[in-house]
Amino acid sequence: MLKKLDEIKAQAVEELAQISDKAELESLRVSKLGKKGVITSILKQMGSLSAEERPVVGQKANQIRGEIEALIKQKQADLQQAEQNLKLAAETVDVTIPGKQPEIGHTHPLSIVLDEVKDIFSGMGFDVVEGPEVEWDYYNFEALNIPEGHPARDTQDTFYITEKMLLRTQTSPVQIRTMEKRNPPLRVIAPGRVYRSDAVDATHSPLFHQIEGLVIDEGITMADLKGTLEAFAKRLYGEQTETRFRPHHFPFTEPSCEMDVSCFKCGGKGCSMCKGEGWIEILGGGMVHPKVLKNGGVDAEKYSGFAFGIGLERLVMFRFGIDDMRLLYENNMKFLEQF
Ligand code: 2NM
Repeated sequence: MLKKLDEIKAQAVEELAQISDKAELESLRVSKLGKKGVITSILKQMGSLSAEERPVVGQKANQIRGEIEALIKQKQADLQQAEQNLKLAAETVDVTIPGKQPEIGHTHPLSIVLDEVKDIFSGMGFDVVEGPEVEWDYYNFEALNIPEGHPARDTQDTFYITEKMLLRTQTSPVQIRTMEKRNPPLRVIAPGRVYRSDAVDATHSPLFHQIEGLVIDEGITMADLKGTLEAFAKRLYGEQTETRFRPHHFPFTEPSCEMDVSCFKCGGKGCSMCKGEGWIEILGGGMVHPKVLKNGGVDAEKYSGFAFGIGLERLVMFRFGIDDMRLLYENNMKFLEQF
């Protein structure tokens, strides 16, 4: 029996070495030390022993039980430690990993340049005014001295909604509305969307943007127009920029002109951007026609004014060297992320 007890211990040590979880350990404890376990069965057999053998075997059995108990306790602690280590490893935070960068939007190139233009004119005392995109024929054409039959009214260019209602083809109707509402002196710019029935290509779109300006006061002359627009060009494209005014014709201004700026890429020598000209046309303007002043309710005997219109897309394309207008509308991320 003493030998059997030693074997029980040896086997318990061997089995313990194989155990890797708490449930296995518990079933080992039951099989060794439980009521139906191997030690108990030895103790039950002690009745067959002599009076001298009994205390020796009893003592040995208690000793082995104690040893196995201690081994199980140790194993339990080891398993607990291993479990804790695994848990800690799984929860490890690497504080050196860079944080996730949230995607940040970019200002659209049209907005970048529009904001600059607004800032420049605000700095010269202009208010920014807005008006409806769905407009009456009267404000878009009639009041601007574009009578019926004028080529600008061609239904091929204008999106008519009804006979008398259309999508504005320019922002000048906002100027007429402003003249009706406010009394001179007046200094406003009217930026916004305008619509023309054009096919889409590298330089045309049925929706584009204009910024039109209007100044009305006593004694306003062409010199005010030139000074204001030259200052604008220099602020937008740099102090070295030169301007050139050429005669032109618009129905709503008399006299009328177009303004060119010296090419900001080649400085006037001639390059691909200015098509070898050295000059780039950026706006049209003129002295507001007396009929237009009258239509806006302004006393044309007392007041005079100048007005101008700028195409925002052109400005943006030259500013950033964009050769296809479609890029401004397609929301291509590879393009937009560059701004
Ligand atoms: C242009 C060119 C010339 C213009 C005229 C007016 C108004 F309403 F005051 F008469 N607003 N904008 C104007 C004049 C626009 O665009 C090329």
